Amino acid sequence: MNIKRTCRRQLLKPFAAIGLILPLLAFVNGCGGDNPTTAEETVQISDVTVSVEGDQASIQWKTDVPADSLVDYGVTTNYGQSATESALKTEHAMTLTALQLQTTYSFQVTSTDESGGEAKSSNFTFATLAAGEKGPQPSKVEAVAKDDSVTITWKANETATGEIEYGESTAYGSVAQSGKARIAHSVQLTGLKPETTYHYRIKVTDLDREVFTSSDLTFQTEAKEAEPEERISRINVTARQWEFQPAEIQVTEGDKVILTIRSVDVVHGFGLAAFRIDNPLNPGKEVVIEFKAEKKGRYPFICTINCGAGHANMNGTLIVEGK
Ligand SMILES: [Cu+2]
Repeated sequence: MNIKRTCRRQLLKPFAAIGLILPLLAFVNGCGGDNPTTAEETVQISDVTVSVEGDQASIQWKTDVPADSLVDYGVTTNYGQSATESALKTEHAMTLTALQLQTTYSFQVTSTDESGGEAKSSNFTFATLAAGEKGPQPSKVEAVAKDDSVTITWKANETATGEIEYGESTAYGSVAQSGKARIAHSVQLTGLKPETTYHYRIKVTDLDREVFTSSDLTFQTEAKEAEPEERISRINVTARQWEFQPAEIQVTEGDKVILTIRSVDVVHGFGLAAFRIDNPLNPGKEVVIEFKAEKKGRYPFICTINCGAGHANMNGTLIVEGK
């Protein structure tokens, strides 16, 4: 697989679900782990997972060709700490040790193959919890984002209600409920902006009203789907002494316009200056003219070949309407 291809944002690839393993005291979140962002194109990173326990985090990922292992991590996306292993492999596992408790870490994985081709993952986060912290802790937190929505799932370790606070910063600002008390939760957040990083945290309340609030987590929405295919407006026009029919041609901004023009009597010309079009119209012959209606407006067209007494009044208007 070619990395340049997978990085192209207009590719309508659904956000790849990232398997997140959280055996104990941890939250993990991935942002676009299947979208490496490197210029080289020989290595492909996939299936980035994290499991956190106490002050250690085990980070695993795969590469499509044997490559080395590097994890840059830290409490900000400037990272500052790293763990490396030079052995070339396709299944990578690195353990980060001596982490601070109750802290959110950011990390990125990098793999370089023997020819020097390098792939980097997106940024991911995970959080460690306080020592001995207990509560109805969610696990298996997964965020699967599209361009305007995300589905966040998690499991509570006991029957609990849940809510998600979310927003574009850690001030959150929006709340979504997961419904009645249960173990497996799934919440869909809609009306999101494309290509935007959102922050969220999960609040879980068990039947004893014990409340547990997760650390800040993030997800990133996908790029918006590509524009639909261009519309085509096909219009037949008749030229005769001394008119065009129709004299008003209506199309929509962005349309590809295909005019088929036929003169039914003498030689005329079809001139649409704004589009640099000027074609003679010989009697009985169809002339096909194609152009793109780039900009809305009213554009006059005229007969450009003297065809007799009424020639000067032989004209019309192309109306390009806004979308
Ligand atoms: Cu004319």
